[in-house]
Amino acid sequence: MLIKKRTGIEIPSSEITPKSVYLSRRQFMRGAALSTAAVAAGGLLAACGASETEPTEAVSTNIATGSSAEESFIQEAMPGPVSTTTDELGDPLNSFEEITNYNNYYEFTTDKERVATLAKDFPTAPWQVEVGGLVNKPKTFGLEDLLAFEQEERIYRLRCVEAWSMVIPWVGFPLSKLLNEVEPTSAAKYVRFETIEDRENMPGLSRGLFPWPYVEGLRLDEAMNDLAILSTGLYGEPLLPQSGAPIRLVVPWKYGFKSIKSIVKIDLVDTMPQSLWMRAAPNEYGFFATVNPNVDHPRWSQATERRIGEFGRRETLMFNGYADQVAHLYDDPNYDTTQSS
Ligand SMILES: Nc1nc2c(c(=O)[nH]1)N[C@H]1C(S)=C(S)[C@@H](COP(=O)(O)O)O[C@H]1N2
Ligand SMILES: [Mo]
Repeated sequence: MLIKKRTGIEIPSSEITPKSVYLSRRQFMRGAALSTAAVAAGGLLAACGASETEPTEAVSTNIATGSSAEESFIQEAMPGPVSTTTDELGDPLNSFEEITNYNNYYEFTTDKERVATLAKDFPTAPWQVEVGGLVNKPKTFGLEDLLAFEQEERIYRLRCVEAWSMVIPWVGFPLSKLLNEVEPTSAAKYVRFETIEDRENMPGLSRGLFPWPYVEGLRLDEAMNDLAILSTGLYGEPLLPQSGAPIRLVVPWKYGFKSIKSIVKIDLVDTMPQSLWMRAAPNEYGFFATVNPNVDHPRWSQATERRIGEFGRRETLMFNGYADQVAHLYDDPNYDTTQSS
């Protein structure tokens, strides 16, 4: 059974920003920014590694139309239009157009502005997520099982290690709910996530630059924290392929690369998983990767960030502004802050 839920305060529908408005709100800002900004070309390990690029001119927005049975089924589970225009700090939401046309998804390309186009026809249904390892009740979840978890709106800042950020109104459900259903055993200490490796439909895989599949991990207590969600949508719409459809992780107090897309496998394990980024560049990308303005990436400062759609830079917040909810997870003296980058 699908339950619609809107977290936070209900506001009159007259005050809800129509999609046409939030799609265009920042258009003039972007136009102005582009006239002065040089578009830098990134290097090989760029996305989580090199110079920043500026967002490009608006690419045509690609909103799912919900024509097939599967699409309308997903649509049905969505909690509806966003309930607010800012996050809890008063920062405005990024537009749907910004969020879905500036993406890191290396399985398609390292060019953020081409992911949307290359991922357009990526097949996201049918889909299964196999959950196993150190659990009492291993289970393979179909999309309908995942959508049966109560879908909530969660407005989070997303901070990429490349020092750009966005505010995104996700739709999803706490990862803890899925984990509780499979019952981790007392031996389980970490959660390991794996992205689909679809050679036919992901052109970036054949370029062989990385040790695919994309793998990420969390310590079990991090995974059980209420902020960690599995996302199925954004702006009240089902996720588009470039955002990690049909299901991706979102851990807002960590650098964006931890928020793994298009998940097909989740395993409870007893040793720290080696992520794709740890294997590709161990000196640059640690396991914990908590947002920390005081720990610089080896090649650039993390003290400030560029909010997509804004001029100038913002101060980066400790734990991306979520210290009250997550700082206690890192009191353990074994937590190695040098792994924060
Ligand atoms: N499978 C997979 N997941 C991924 C990535 C990727 O290349 N492949 N990129 C990561 C990085 S570096 C970031 S910043 C975020 C970007 O999410 P977004 O494109 O939805 O903003 O996705 C993360 N998840
Ligand atoms: Mo990133």
